Amino acid sequence: MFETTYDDCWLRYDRVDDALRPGYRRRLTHAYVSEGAPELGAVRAELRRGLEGLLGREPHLWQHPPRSVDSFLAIGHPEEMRPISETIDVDEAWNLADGGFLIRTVEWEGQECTVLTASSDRGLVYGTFHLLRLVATGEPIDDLDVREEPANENRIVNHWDNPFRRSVERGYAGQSIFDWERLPDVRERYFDYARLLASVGIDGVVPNNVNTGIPSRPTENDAVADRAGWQLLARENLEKLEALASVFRRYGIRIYLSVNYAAPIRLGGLETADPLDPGVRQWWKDKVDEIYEIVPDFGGFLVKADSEGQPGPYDYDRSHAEGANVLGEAFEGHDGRVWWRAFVYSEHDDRAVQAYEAFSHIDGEFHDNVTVQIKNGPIDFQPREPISTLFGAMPETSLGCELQLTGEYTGQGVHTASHVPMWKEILEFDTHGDGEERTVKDVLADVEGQGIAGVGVVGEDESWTGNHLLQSNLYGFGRLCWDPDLSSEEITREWARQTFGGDEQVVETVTDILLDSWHACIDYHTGGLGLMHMMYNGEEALENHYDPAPWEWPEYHGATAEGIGVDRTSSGSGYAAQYRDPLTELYDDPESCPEELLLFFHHLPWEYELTDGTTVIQRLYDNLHAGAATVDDLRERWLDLEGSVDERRHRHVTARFDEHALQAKRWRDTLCTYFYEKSGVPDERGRVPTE
Ligand code: GCW
Repeated sequence: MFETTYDDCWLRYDRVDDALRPGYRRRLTHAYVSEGAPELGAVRAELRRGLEGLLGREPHLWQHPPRSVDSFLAIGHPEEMRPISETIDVDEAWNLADGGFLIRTVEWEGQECTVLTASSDRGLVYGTFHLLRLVATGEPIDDLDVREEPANENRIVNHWDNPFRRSVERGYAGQSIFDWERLPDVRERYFDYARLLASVGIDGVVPNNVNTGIPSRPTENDAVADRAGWQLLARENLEKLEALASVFRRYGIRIYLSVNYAAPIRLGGLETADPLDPGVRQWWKDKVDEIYEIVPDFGGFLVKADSEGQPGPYDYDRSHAEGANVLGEAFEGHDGRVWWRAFVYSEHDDRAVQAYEAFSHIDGEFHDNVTVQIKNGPIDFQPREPISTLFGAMPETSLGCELQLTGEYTGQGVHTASHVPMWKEILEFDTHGDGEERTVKDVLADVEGQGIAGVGVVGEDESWTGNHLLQSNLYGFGRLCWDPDLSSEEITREWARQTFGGDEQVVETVTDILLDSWHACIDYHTGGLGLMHMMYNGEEALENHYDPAPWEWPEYHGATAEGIGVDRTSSGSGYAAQYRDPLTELYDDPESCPEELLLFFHHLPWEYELTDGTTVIQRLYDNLHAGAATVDDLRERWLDLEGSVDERRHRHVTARFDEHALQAKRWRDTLCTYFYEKSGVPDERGRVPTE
């Protein structure tokens, strides 16, 4: 079967600078790597591939400590190798969190040795990628003392890929890479995808769409009709799943499945899927046992229930805890979890208040095997949203934070929009849970079974992500899940260095373009001030959300002849009261409410004066123009890299910047016109929309 060629992304392993090479070669040319687990096979293969690329010479892999050399690399578990067990505190290594690793430069029997050890096989994989990253970014390795442990226990990519039809919901990089028709035959691309994920410490992948079935209210749309994930629980598909799992297992990555809550009916032929029905409980238990017979390290289930037409416990007047717990129980005796999504809303006045109303009162009622997976904001992955109130409201429940890597609302695989600064802002947000400082990353870090899930971004495209620069979001997601204390700058620079080489000018420019892209994205898509959700929806259930259409969503922006914004204070939907004090107080008063969220919490007159005296309407005009102008500037900066970046990628990204600049102006002009028509207040700077 002909395989399309695709990009190496940040695992290019370009030759390092001549000046640095001798030092690296002295320490890494000879490697003593322990045998055994499949992961060690991946370690040896990556060492060969990485060092051959970086140093121009494959390493010599030994099965014992090489005596005739003055320096060598030793990779293995603490007690497996004398160069390790005799030089480091083995308890320290064994007590590392799963996936954690140590890399130290030591002296062993008169030889210098770089030891890399970990408590788990996946830790050796992550450690190896870390060491190769140090070399690829030109970092010194002569006196290493690295101790790394993942801050988040679970770091999972959720694919919204429809099996068999290979369409990807909210995917903008071609077909799904997962070819279920062809499985159990595995594609080379699966290995390269697993390498990309493992290289940034990701340890879980859900290959199928959370929309596992056609919604209860039928629709003509093909992409909706593509939703066939419910079939993956059938035995013949579980064998296909094991083939996929065997690839990811080599890189310490576990595979999960999105499941349909009505599977007992659709697959099991039962009359009901009522979670309190004994037959249903037994059906799920048997199904999970069957899965572990075939996929021994299965990660668990991801469930979208009672949401956007997907079935759930509400169909039987059961709570989400009752609904989730029948699945949680089914995993008893198995090392798997249920990731239960809190993305539940209906035609309620204010969508923002619903998840809290559905989940906060059942805090502590979920089975230990259940993690409640919460989208970062109360609406839906908008360029900027306030943080979901649930992060401060469920101290007795394992929580997961769901982020979106794919750019459904940030330019759909065309626009350059780094999500890393957005995610940093989310993870650093202080929920004031339990009345003290508790950031989202703290809330996530303290509980067993917690983690971060990211909605996938890759597809069959040569670039994997539709735009080469958007590979940085997959890279950044993994790095932040591993270490949320890393800065956006550090992560983005690391990525640019590995993806575009050591030319400092290129690294600096690409890094700055990405770091400046998010604010521009907010400005031209919304005008800022907390507005959001003004995209074209139309009738096409999925081919939408790219163009501006503020007239479709008055309830989201609240624009009237008098003013704009949505009152979510005590005089409105009361959403602000769902936060812990002092946040409620802060948001309830327009004078203290952060400007970047002002119109999310308040409906204000167009001429309302902001702290610097600018009116709301003028600020919206200014932000919209600034956003489109910044995109022009980002494009210019990229164009200036012609000749410093290979022609293939430079041409690819340039084409996307051309469309990006046009589309940013389209958003600017459409929203300016709409706000002018609503307010009747002209732009003080006389900038009349060109349309
Ligand atoms: O973001 C919205 C999308 C849907 C998606 C849904 C969800 C997978 O528009 O395409 O469905 O949310 O998160 O479940």
